[in-house]
Amino acid sequence: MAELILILGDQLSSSLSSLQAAPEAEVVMAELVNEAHYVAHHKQKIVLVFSAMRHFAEQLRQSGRTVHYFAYDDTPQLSCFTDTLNHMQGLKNYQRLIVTEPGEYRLQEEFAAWAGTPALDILPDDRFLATHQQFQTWADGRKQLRMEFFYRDMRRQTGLLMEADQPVGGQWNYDSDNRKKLPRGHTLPPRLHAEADAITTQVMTLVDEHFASHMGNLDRFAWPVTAQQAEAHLVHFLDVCLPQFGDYQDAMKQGEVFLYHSLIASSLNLGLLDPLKICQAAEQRWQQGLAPLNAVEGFIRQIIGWREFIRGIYWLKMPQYETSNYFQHSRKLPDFYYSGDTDMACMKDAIVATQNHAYAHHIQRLMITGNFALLAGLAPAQVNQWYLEVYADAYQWVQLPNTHGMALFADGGIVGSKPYAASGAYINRMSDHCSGCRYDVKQREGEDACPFNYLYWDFMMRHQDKLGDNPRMGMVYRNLQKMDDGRKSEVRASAAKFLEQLK
Ligand code: FAD
Ligand code: DLZ
Ligand code: SF4
Repeated sequence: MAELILILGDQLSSSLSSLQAAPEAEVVMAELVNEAHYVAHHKQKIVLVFSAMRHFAEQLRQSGRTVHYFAYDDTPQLSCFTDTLNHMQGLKNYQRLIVTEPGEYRLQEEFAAWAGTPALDILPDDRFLATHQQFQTWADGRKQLRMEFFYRDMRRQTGLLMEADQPVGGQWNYDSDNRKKLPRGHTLPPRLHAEADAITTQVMTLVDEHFASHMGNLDRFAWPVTAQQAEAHLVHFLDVCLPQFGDYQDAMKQGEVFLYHSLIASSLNLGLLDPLKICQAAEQRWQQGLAPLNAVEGFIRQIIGWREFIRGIYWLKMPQYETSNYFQHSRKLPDFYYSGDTDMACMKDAIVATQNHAYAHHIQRLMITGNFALLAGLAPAQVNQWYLEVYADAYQWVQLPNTHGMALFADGGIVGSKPYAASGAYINRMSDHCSGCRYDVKQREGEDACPFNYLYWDFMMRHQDKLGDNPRMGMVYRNLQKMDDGRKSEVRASAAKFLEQLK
C-alpha cells in the first residue's frame, strides 16, 4: 500500500508519531509560501526552520526513507499543506495520508478541512508529557488554572526530583531563591556557536534574497539545525551554565544577551530535543552534586511545568482565546519595536538582542518589552504578532498564552492571577540598564522621569475597576489611595504626553 507522511517544519523528531506509525511510508516536506509569510518571521527564524528541515530530510534519506522535498525557490512553489497533499496525490495515488497533529490551531483547521481522498490520518503529537485529554481532565471543575498545581502533577507523573510522593528537599518550588542580580564585574561563561555548513549557507542566501524586508540580520546566526548540534548545545549548558541558572534566572545586564539561560527553546520546539530526556539529564547533574537544587528545580519547572501548562491552555482555550482583550487596549505597536530606536535603555537592549539573535531571555520578554506593551496599552493582536515574528523559538501554541496571557493579561487572568506590571524600580533592581539611560529611574513624573514609573501608575488608575478588588493587587491600590490628587494629575499628564508622541 502506498503511504505518504506529511512532516511539518516543527516536527523534526525521528520518534515522531507519524514516522513510527508507518515505517515504510514515503515522506513529503515543503518550504511553503503561507508558512513563510503568515507573519513576517525574523530572518534567522526562517533560516533555522528551512535549514533544520533540509538537514532532517537528509537524515531521513540516509535512514532509507524516500523523501520528497520542495524548497522555497523550487518549481512548483507550493503555497500550503493542502496544496502539498494535492500535488503529491497528483503524482501518485497514495492510499494512506498521515500527519502528526500540527502545533497551531489555524493548521488544525486546515487539516480538518481536507476534502481529498483518502482521508487524512491525524495522529497525536506525543512529544509532550501531557495529552490534550489529560490537561482537559486536570482543568475540569477548577475555578482557577494555576501552573504550580499542574507542575506538581507533572513531577509526580515523571518522578523527577521526587522521593516517593514528596518533592526532594521538601519544597516543590525554589523560585524565591532565583532572583539575584548579577554582581558587578561578574564574568559570564562562553556560549557555543553552531557554524553554518553548506546547507545553512545556501538557505541564508535564499533568505537574503527573498526576505530582505524582514526583521533582523544573519551575521550572528548560531542556532543548532540538527539534533546532534542541539545535543552539544544542551550538554554545554548543563556543564557550564546550569549551576548558576537558578540564581540569575531573573537577572538582566546591558549588552549581555544569554546570561545563564539554556537557549534550548528553538531546538525543543522544532523537535530536535526531547523534553523528558533534557530534564532527566539536569536531574542527574543534581544527583551527582554538579548543580544545586534551586537551579535544577527551576530549570525542570520551566519545561515540565510552564511549557506544558502553556500548551495545555492554548488547546483548551483556542480559538476564542486570541480574540479576548480584557483591558480593551488598542494603541498601535510603536515602530521602535522593530528599529530599536528608543531612548529607553532597557527596551533598546532587548530589541537589539532580538534583531541580532532572534532571542531575548524570559525576563526581557516579560518585564521589559511585555511590561511596556501592557502599561502603554498596546493592542494585544499587534503585540502577539510581533512576538510570533521575532523569536527563533516562536510558534503560536507557546507564544500566544505567554504574550496574550502572561505578559498582557489580555485573557483576564487565565494564565496568571495578576498582571506582571512593574515600574522602573523593578528593572533597576534586576539590571544595570538604568545607570546608562537618558531617563532617570528615581524621578516619578516629568520629561526626564523613567516612563515605566508614570505609565505604571497611569495603568493602575485606568484599570482600577478591573484590578482594584484583585486580592493580589491590594498593596498597589492601598498605595494609590495614599497618592494625592496633585500627583495623580501629574502622572496622568506625563503618561499622556509620552504616549502621544509614540509613533
Ligand atoms: P530558559 O530560560 O533556559 O528556559 C528553559 C526552557 O524552559 C525554555 O527553553 C523553554 O522551553 C521552557 N520555558 C521557560 N519558560 C517558558 C514559558 N513561559 N513557556 C513555555 N516554555 C517555557 N517560549 C517559546 O518557546 N516560544 C515563544 O514564542 C515564547 N514567547 C514568549 C513570549 C513572552 C511574552 C514571554 C514572557 C515568554 C515567551 N516564551 C516563549 C517563554 C520563554 O521566554 C522562552 O521559552 C525562553 O526565553 C527561551 O529561552 P531559553 O531556551 O534560553 O530558555
Ligand atoms: C515556521 C515555519 C516556517 C517559517 N516555514 C515552514 C515551511 O515552509 N514549511 C513547514 O512545513 N513549516 C514551516 N514552519 C513551521 C510551521 O509553521 C509549523 O509547523 C506550525 O507553526 C505549527 O506549529
Ligand atoms: Fe528602562 Fe526606565 Fe531604567 Fe531607562 S530608567 S533603563 S527606561 S527602567
